[in-house]
Amino acid sequence: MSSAQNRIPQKVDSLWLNVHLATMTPTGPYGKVKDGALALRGDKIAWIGKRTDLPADIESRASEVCDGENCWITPGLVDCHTHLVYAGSRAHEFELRLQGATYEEIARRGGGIRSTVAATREADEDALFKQSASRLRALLQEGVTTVEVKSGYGLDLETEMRMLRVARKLGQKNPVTVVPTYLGAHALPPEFEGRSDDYIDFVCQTVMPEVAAQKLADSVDAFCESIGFTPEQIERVFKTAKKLGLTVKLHAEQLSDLQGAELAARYEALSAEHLEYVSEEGIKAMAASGTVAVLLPGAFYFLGETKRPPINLLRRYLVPMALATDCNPGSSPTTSLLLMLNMACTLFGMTPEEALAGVTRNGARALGLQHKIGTLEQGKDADFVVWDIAEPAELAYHMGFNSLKQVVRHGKPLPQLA
Ligand code: DI6
Ligand code: FE
Repeated sequence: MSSAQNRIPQKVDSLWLNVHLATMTPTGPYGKVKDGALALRGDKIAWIGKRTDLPADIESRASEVCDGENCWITPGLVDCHTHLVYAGSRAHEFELRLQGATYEEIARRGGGIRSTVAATREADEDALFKQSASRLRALLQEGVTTVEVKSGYGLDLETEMRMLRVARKLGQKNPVTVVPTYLGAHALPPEFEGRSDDYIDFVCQTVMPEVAAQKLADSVDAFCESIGFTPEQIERVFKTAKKLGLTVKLHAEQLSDLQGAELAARYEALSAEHLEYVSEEGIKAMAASGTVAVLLPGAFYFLGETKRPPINLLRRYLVPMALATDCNPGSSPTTSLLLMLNMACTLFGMTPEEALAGVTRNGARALGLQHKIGTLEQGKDADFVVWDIAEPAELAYHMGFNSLKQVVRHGKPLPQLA
């Protein structure tokens, strides 16, 4: 008996046969196992490997045998950077930009993030839930089983807490793990006009302790930019977060280089995000601290940016690259993580395999969840997607075609989403 056979439990709940596996372990292209098999017990992967390594009597040891009909299975997708809880729309600003206004100009005129803040403050919890749930549903239809959701469109105590409660409730009412992030230092709210340091005091002394006390977020994010906050202000946010036991992450180098990546690395940030303008020094610092680079081609595309994130440098320094929708009303109004795979390849020059790793293994790592999700491995959560494709590169190749056949989350097949 091989050691692989030894590890198969006597009884399994379900057994998937006639499948090819893109395990996404870093053992070769896509961690591929052609003619593979997957056995589940409870909510975990009990065994994974080649069909031919299974013992002859395995089918009689499984409560259920599922025929994968030659499809490919990938880990459940991870969207590790979204702002999907918000109210209203910014279609009008899209029109203004098409007439020549820039994203920064609109923000400086009081539009931009602030206009979504006004709409979100107006929306009660039910309205906010409803609008956000429809976006979440679109993500789930493409195989997302874990999604990060940031606050940051309330900016006052009450609305930030409301956004985070809505994020939590979205996870309770839907078959998805929601990882909530407090993004207080996103924009300066109008009531603090001209007093950005006072606003940072408010974030650190009033909101963040309450968020931590109510366990409404796992980490804290900030927007390090001339239209956001300075590195010094963000350092204060990070210090407080660390004291409260929250991990940190940062919107860094999206529109200019303020050395946010270095700052994030100094605070052992899980991730630094956007990174179009990051320098080699910033990348070295990220490599040393194990900070994941979260790349957001939707925002790059929608804002008509031309400076690409330095993919080759990220590769050279072995910084893990994650990929996410950045779903938000201003710079990336998308709910398609699959489209981001395509854009990461066409716009940033990533390979289809890097793109898929970005929404699986490295997306999980960006959330600190790599021990549980992100690859198909024995002992990990049984969160996976069955795709009707002939090879994994098809996931990045299509533009707006969804080849999803089935999602299994925590060992249970989900009803087909309408
Ligand atoms: N960067 C982004 O991409 C989002 N927030 C941020 O700091 C966009 C926010 C918005 O325009 O509503
Ligand atoms: Fe963002």
